[in-house]
Amino acid sequence: LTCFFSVRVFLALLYSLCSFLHTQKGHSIRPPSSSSSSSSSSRPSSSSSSVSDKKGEEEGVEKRRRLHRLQHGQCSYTFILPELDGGGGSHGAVVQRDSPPADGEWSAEKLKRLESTMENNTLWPLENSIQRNTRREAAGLQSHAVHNQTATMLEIGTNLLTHTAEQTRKLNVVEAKVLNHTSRIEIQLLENSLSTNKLEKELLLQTSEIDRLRDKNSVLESKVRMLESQQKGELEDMKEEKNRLQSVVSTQMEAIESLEKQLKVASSNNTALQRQQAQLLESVHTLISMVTSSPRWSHMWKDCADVYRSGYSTSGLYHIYIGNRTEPVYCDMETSGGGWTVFQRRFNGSVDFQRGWGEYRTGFGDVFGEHWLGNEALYQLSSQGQYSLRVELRDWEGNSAYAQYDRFSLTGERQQYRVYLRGYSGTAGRQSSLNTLGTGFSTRDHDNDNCDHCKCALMLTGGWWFDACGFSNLNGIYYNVGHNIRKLNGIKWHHFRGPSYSLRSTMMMVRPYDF
Ligand SMILES: *[C@@H]1O[C@H](CO)[C@@H](O)[C@H](O)[C@H]1NC(C)=O
Ligand SMILES: *[C@@H]1O[C@H](CO)[C@@H](O)[C@H](O)[C@H]1NC(C)=O
Ligand SMILES: *[C@@H]1O[C@H](CO)[C@@H](O)[C@H](O)[C@H]1NC(C)=O
Ligand SMILES: *[C@@H]1O[C@H](CO)[C@@H](O)[C@H](O)[C@H]1NC(C)=O
Ligand SMILES: *[C@@H]1O[C@H](CO)[C@@H](O)[C@H](O)[C@H]1NC(C)=O
Ligand SMILES: *[C@@H]1O[C@H](CO)[C@@H](O)[C@H](O)[C@H]1NC(C)=O
Ligand SMILES: [Ca+2]
Repeated sequence: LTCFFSVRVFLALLYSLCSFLHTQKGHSIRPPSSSSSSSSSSRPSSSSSSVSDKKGEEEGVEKRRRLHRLQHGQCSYTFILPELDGGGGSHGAVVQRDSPPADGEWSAEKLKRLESTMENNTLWPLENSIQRNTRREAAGLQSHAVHNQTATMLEIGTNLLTHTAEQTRKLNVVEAKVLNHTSRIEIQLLENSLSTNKLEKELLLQTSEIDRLRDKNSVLESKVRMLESQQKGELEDMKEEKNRLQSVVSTQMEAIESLEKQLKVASSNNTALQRQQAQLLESVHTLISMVTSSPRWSHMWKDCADVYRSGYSTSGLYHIYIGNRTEPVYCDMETSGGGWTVFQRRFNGSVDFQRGWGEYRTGFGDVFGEHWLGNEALYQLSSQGQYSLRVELRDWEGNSAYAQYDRFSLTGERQQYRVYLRGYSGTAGRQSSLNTLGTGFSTRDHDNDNCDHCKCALMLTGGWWFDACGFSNLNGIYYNVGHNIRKLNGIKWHHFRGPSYSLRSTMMMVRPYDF
């Protein structure tokens, strides 16, 4: 559009110029060919500075046409100027000349239209003024003035062209800027709406999240309230429990205090009791001293005969001195005048008599019940003087018998507690069932019997003065009634109830010969 506009303006200008020149016959604006390429500076009348390039080309000598090329920005214009020689002096001739048929680029129609338009819009006033001037000064004007006018007109046209083009360009730039701005604003708007949408979505999400959290919070709050109430209840329970415990503690403290009081009273009573005890002890001591001062209360009883002589005529437990120590013994104060020191007793089988040498030496059993006093004690007792031995027997049929030896003596352990007897008498057989000639004492672990090839203590059980193996063993196995017949290892006294009868009770005791 710009180019077209410029062309129109130029065409109008050129037309007026040509017509003017035509009227001024004889004046030629044809410059020499040598200066045509650079004539802009040397000829100020022909063009202004804005017409940068102006080329004149002579295609032939006959035609003498001139080509003018203008460069303006993107647009370049080429004008072909006709030769000035063939001169018709009318306006129509100018029109014909300006649209040469040789130039094929422009159709005749278009050219005509353009020409008429130019004539109406632009050229006529211009041409009129030019003609008027020309006519007024035609006579006196020189070619110089013509050139001056032409240059001025060209300059004006070029200025106009430049201005218009500049305006158009500026408009375009502004339009592009506005468009760019608008699009940018639209893009920004889009972006803004997008981000707004995003924000809305996020807001919705956060709102839902907040709602969820609120729900949770309310649930938690209710839970906390529940727990609080529970804890309150527990706390109250615990407080009650604490109060109860405190009351219990206080009552217990009271009880302790009362107990302490009682204890004080009791201890005072205790001291009173201790005082009483001391008094009692004192009286006991005085009694003892009284006793010791009397010969009947001597502590140095050497046997039950001593005890009897001291005035005790009741059978029972007494302490006598055997060797250097006190020995509890059972004293028989009734049989045949009393004063008997018992060293063997059996009546119900409560004590086991199947024992070894050591136990027969030191003794075993209960002095009040069945027992064996001990070979050592018997030896020491009987060594104090001359002693008699009495053996009391009782069978399961209620019969009693006894065997008595006037003389009884026992050797020490080195001689195996050998027994020597003399002066037998009694109801348990016409002759003694116990060997009198000094038989050693035998237990299952000490074979001192007179059987060369046997151990009588093993066969007949217990510990005894076995011969080979002899007619008696009062330390055999205790058989209860119904089982006491045909027992070789029972409690045997051959000359009383035979070789295989186990007796019900036995008692062996010694007493001084001269009692
Ligand atoms: C040119 O102007 C004349 C009168 O001044 C008019 O009659 C004619 O139609 C116009 N031509 C154009 C193309 O406007
Ligand atoms: C051209 O014309 C102007 C007035 O229109 C005048 O001032 C100027 O001096 C002229 N130039 C020459 C070279 O004659
Ligand atoms: C808008 O102008 C800027 C510079 O101002 C340019 O970088 C951008 O490419 C232009 N955008 C359009 C669509 O013309
Ligand atoms: C303490 O002794 C007194 C008399 O001495 C008696 O009356 C009181 O009951 C006794 N108390 C106790 C706790 O035994
Ligand atoms: C009793 O003791 C005396 C001295 O204390 C001593 O010489 C004597 O051998 C002892 N007798 C017995 C049987 O132990
Ligand atoms: C045997 O007699 C003693 C003393 O009397 C008694 O303690 C014990 O219980 C009696 N044992 C039997 C089995 O009867
Ligand atoms: Ca033997």
